[in-house]
Amino acid sequence: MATNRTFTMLKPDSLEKGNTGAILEKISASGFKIIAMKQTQMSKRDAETFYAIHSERPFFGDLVEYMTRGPIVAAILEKDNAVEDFRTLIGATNPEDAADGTIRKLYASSISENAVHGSDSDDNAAIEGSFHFSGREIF
Ligand code: 3AN
Repeated sequence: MATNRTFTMLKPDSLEKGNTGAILEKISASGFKIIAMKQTQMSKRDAETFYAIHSERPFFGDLVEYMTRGPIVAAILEKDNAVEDFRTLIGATNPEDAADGTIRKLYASSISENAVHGSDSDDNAAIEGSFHFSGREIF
């Protein structure tokens, strides 16, 4: 059964372009409750750990460089069917393939700089949320 939490990051390009407020507004307006949130910057080691599943992919070095080049906003979101509904809200990994009105269609510039992260399973939502937040930062 699906749990009601997912994890997101507004990636460095979103903050660089000043899109933080607009993206958070869209997330809230879509029915997600923010139960934890912080602005932070990932270290190289953080990004290598977070994206370890992609370590053999050709874009891994660029991905780590991108995700560490500036601050991000990390958040845990709550809603019924959170993981699937949030993936729908953000759209396809490649913004060229993302549906109209999705966050990536609106705010992402390319497949490698695609504005937001959304967990792809309930298990990963829990792992990724715990990576960034302790229990006392979740409300
Ligand atoms: P998603 O973020 O849609 O779950 P993943 O998990 O496959 O996509 O990829 C994680 C991140 O790695 C993406 N958000 C993107 O920044 C980068 N990435 C994925 N696929 C590519 C690719 N083919 N070329 C460059 N970067 C990629």
